[in-house]
Amino acid sequence: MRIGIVCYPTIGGSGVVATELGKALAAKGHKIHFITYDQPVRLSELGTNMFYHEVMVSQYPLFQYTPYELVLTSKLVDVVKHEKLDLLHVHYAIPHASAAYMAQQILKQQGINIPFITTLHGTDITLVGKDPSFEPVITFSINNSDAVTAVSENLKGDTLRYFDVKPEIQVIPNFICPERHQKRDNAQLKKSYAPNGERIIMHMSNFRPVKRVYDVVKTFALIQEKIPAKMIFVGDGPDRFSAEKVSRELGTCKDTIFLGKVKDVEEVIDIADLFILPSQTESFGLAALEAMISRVPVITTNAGGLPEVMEQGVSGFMSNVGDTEGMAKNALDILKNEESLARFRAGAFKQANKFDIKNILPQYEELYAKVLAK
Ligand code: GMT
Repeated sequence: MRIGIVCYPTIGGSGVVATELGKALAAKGHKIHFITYDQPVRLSELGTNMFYHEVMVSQYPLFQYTPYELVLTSKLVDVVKHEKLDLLHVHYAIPHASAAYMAQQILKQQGINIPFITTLHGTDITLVGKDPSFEPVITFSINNSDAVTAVSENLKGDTLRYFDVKPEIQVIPNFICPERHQKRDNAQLKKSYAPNGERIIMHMSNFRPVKRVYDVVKTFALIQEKIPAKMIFVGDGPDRFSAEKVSRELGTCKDTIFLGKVKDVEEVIDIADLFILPSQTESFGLAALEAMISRVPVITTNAGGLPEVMEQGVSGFMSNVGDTEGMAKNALDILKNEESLARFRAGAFKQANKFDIKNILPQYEELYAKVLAK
């Protein structure tokens, strides 16, 4: 098949999922055309069957807001026509689904039929999408997609709750590529952050309010009252500055490292002994899964789709949103001795393997075939 993939090229989970999906499809012989405003972070080299088309948005003094969606639409029309694509798969509804719909209509007038599949990822539904200023367009473009998928049952439920959606939503969970997370010798790196054998706690996110990074800082402070530990933050975003401020106020800053954005997370994640993701909501929580496949147990909230990814008491623990005392207690339970940590490491790894791409890829391929056969 010749497939066009549209996604955000940034470090976020939806871009990672779209890019790894495209790479896996290309390895199976499909021709994959990535259509994005920048080269996706996980697409460092273009291998066989993979092509990249940049959506180049030029500035013009008249535009206060550059019309990215229109440029994307025109690019989709061009790529579908000249690369003879069979279908488009757009990740994150805003504005990718409406751009795909418009491209489809333009191409229809030229006698070209191009179906498009929309994959819903999270805040395109739960935060941004349900905002009244987007809602009619989102509802329309979901309803006019040739197929719709969601990354968890929870996100499917939210979509049906917030939008008047007609087509069936198929749940195809996110996945990991285990070979990217092979065990490596990171002893030196670990020692550089924890020279006296302290436990390493890690959090990784885009530091948006939904991630509740203050809860990470508070939980770490409670953990550190009981055991020697270091805190590593990976990523960057609006709440980083105030997270730094709170950790200074709580006196934990001397044991806290803010690494900033890291492109290949698997290179650092396995130095952690514990991963914390205390989000307000999380449609899936790909970061938790990436920790688990690296044999790192996870402390999360029980919000959104996290219970579909975690196994309580096995891959780690889930607590109510904001329950930092409960999170710290659970963290200490995991970290209390080597035997307990080893058990949770094994449990996390086993649970993560359920989301091996080899189990998920066929679901997308079947869906593509179904849409093309319509
Ligand atoms: O919605 C976001 O915050 C960004 C988005 C992304 O592009 O990474 O994250 C969402 O999609 C991921 C991939 O499907 C999920 O793993 C995240 O849980 C989801 N984020 C939220 O629901 C907050």
